[in-house]
Amino acid sequence: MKLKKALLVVDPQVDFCPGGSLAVPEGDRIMRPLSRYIKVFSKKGLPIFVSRDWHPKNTRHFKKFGGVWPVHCVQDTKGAEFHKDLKLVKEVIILSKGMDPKEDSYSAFESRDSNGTLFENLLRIFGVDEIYIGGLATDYCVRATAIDAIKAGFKATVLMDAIKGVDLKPGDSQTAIKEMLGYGAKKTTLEKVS
Ligand code: VGL
Ligand code: ZN
Repeated sequence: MKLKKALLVVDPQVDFCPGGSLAVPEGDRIMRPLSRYIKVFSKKGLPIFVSRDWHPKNTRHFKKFGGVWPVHCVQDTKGAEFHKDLKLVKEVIILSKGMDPKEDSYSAFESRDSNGTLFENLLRIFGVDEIYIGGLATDYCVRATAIDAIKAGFKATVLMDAIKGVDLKPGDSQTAIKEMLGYGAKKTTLEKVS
């Protein structure tokens, strides 16, 4: 069987964009390029996954229960919705993560589709060998996902024009990019894929 590429858009959610409770600077600015990647993959008939941070109200992930983050992306709230500038297509597979109140679950490899199937199993079912990864945030979920992808034996390509980071410490995103490349991830931009 010929193996193929898949697109993964990581956590393009209201709370991670300006105005949201865990706003990534300029997070909203990548919704347009992400939408274009979605169109390109859709035209090629390749699988498209969109993950969402999908927390319960009470989770150790949040500062008030011992974690580091303000309350964000609580299930079924406005902040957990996908940003309005992201243009989804009907075949998109939505993945949810962060439901376990004891886990941070930054990586999309901890996410499941609506049937409860793990992302990695979906990739194997679709015959995917290379994942194109963009979204939010560079220094958390994008980083963790790209590294887990490589550890699980997939090729990972980072969408350099469609990622933004939190940068709790200045430079965190740059460090994350170096780490992903160090693991063997590749970089790409829109003009190279369309
Ligand atoms: C994320 C911080 C907390 C992310 C999720 O999606 O990168 N970052 N929860
Ligand atoms: Zn979170």
